[in-house]
Amino acid sequence: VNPGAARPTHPLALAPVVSPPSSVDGFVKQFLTNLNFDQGVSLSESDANDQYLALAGTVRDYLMARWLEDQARQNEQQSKTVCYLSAEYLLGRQLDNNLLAARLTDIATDALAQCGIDINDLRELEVEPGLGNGGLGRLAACFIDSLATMSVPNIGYGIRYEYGIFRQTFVDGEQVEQPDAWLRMGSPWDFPHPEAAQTISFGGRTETYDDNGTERTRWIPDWSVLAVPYNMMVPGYHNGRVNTLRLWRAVATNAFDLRIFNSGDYEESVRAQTFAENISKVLYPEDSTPQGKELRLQQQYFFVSASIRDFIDTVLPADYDLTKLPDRVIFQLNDTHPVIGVPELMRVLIDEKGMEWDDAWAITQQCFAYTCHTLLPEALEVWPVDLLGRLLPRHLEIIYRINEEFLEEVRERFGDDMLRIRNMSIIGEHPYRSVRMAYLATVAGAKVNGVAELHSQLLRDKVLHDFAEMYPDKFTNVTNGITPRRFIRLANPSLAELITEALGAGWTIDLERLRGLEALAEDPEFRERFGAVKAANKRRLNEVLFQRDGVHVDETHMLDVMVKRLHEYKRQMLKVLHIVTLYDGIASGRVAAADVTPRTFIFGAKAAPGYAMAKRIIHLINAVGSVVNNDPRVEGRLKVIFPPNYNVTLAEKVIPAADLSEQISLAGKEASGTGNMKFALNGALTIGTDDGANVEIRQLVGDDNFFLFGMTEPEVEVLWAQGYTPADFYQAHAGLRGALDLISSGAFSEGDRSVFEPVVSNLLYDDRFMVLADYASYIAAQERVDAAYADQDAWTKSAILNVARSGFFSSDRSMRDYIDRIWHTPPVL
Ligand code: CBF
Repeated sequence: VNPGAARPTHPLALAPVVSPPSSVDGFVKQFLTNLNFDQGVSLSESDANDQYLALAGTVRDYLMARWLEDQARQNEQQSKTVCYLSAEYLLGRQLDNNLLAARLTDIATDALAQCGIDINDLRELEVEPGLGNGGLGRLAACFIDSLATMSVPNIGYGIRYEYGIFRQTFVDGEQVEQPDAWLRMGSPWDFPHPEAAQTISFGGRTETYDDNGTERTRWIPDWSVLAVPYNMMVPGYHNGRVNTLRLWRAVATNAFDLRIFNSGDYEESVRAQTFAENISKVLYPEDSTPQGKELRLQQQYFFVSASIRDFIDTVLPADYDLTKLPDRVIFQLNDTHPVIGVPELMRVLIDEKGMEWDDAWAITQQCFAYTCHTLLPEALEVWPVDLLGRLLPRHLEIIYRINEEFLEEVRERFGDDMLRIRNMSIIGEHPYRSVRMAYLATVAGAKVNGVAELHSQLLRDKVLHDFAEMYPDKFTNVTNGITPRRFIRLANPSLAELITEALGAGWTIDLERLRGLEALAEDPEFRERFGAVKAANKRRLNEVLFQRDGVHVDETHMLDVMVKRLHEYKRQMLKVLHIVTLYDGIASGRVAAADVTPRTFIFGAKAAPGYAMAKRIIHLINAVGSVVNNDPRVEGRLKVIFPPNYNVTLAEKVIPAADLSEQISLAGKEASGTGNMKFALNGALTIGTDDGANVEIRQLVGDDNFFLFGMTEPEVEVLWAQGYTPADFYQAHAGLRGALDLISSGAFSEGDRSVFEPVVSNLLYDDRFMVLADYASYIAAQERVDAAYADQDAWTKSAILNVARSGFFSSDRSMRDYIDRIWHTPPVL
């Protein structure tokens, strides 16, 4: 608002934003208007991309009034807002989600048909924004969907990477990464706001100065970039609410140096611009090991600083009393990536707003909460103090003081126990002096949570044990969840229809109502219909994969699916050993192909580009696939499919078709998993270890409807402590020997024994994730799977019970738990 401007008098200027009429005619009119005036083409001249962009614009137009109203209402009511700080949002396609939320799917379909356009053709044009690596980023997307659906004020803050997660291709079976130019054809879902840019500074030094008799510190940075916000709508499901996802893009403060440009050195003239814009150029392709790279730290500070200052300077009223900040905001730290926000808020409150240290610290401790998403020690981020001090000198000073005061508290509580003090210090000394970001988050956060019961318990008992002893009330659990809108309603419309027929509407926002299906598991007619849905989903997957990759899925096969990031702890290798064991049985003549349950194994997995072992495993999976799929002795009863570039869009087709869900990580390594929940809710049975949220899935669906195998976490600990020797397991199991020897023999590498030698040696002589120790138990569980699958009717009954009993895993429930245990943010109605 321009305070000096005259007040508007025109009636249209006084009216609130008006939504286009919710009718086919209204939609057609708005669509054609957008096509003409935004895309600058007539219908007859337009191509499919013009039409897609105009369609997206039309959906946006319908949501706009609610979006603006919600922002105004939240400001008026001075409501407390959840600011979700996340370096990743793995959103998936937006069009269908937004059509569904706004109840526009049928209207839009008819409207486009009346313009001679098949909406399905436009759906396929949307490039999903892959602004995340895997579970953590997808979880953030589920959470913001649930918060909007529950009318809870929320701003999701993150980075608008120009290139998201790489596009995976296979060349001779090996992963080759391509840049993901997701913005190339336009980005109709976000709104840039250059006028709301924040200046983000780096480097330089600090100095003290006299402020009317008080000694204060200021930071004199030596370079800065602009953070430009891009706002996206996050519509709630059928409730007319629209929250905001605000992603920051880095832009140079000076586009280029005209003086240097005029001198003819064009490259040099744009150097500063390239440097600045690199900050939001690309998503780091890592999700469970840190890349100790300066750019990554720049990214983290960039988005967190912009977000905190955006909230304080533009969301809060100008005269807001910052001592009351905790009444208005909770900054939820999605893992350690945004933890640099802690010293940043301290710096803003002290250096910029003139607060005293103790007051600022009391406020900061109420404004942050921390979610840990890992158990792997190497995934707990640390930053070398040299780097942090060079990039953010004032923040390092603040961290040192936080640590000093914290260690003083430790001393007061536990005495001069040097070992404890060293273990708990936010500053680590080995192998180099570094800031332990998880410890900083734990000390600063009002609450610390793990993401599944077992994970939270292991955080308390092991990873953050000393902290849990010191602050027992800080620690809590919130088991992850997934949004039923995207992962049932959109991904599995036939199942959704069947459920609505059986239970009535309303289950999509009250997923515990799926319990009502339990009784129907006994009804043969319902089982038949449920089975027909699964079969149809397999046919749909066959069409998608044939079109995408030229491969066929046989709907008579059991679909045995393992889709997730490629990491050794997730143990894709165990799955490979199972396949090779089955193949070895047939190829050696010990087992008749006709006696093998026909199975199609589907893999989907990206490996971090620098993770050599993960990439070798991908190569091996493809190599095994090409031998098994082409060996006539197999008689087509085993088939391995590995579509490249697994992403949310493909997940939505694969998961509903699956019979068997592979959740086979080593116990004590997977924090939660969320794929496991998506499969159970779509009627796949799980074969899994007692790890992450598998534990809760098994407890809920019942032992009879879950194939448990493998060591428990305490058993893993005992075996490890005894001195684990994988070769002993190799010696002890003929099947395992056969499988490993077959890989070593070059059977999957055209006789070249060297190709997969590192994979086999790694298992035989190291095997950090105890694949060989769990092999026998896994194979036995797979035999139980075969036996169970032979009785299709009983299998379908189990599948129905999986759906019926998994309502707990809705992300709406996760949000309720966060609200009750951590945030205390009521809905704004
Ligand atoms: O909590 C969400 C997911 O986060 C991860 O993907 C992660 O990046 N740390 C974990 O590996 C998953 O277990 C977890 O479900």
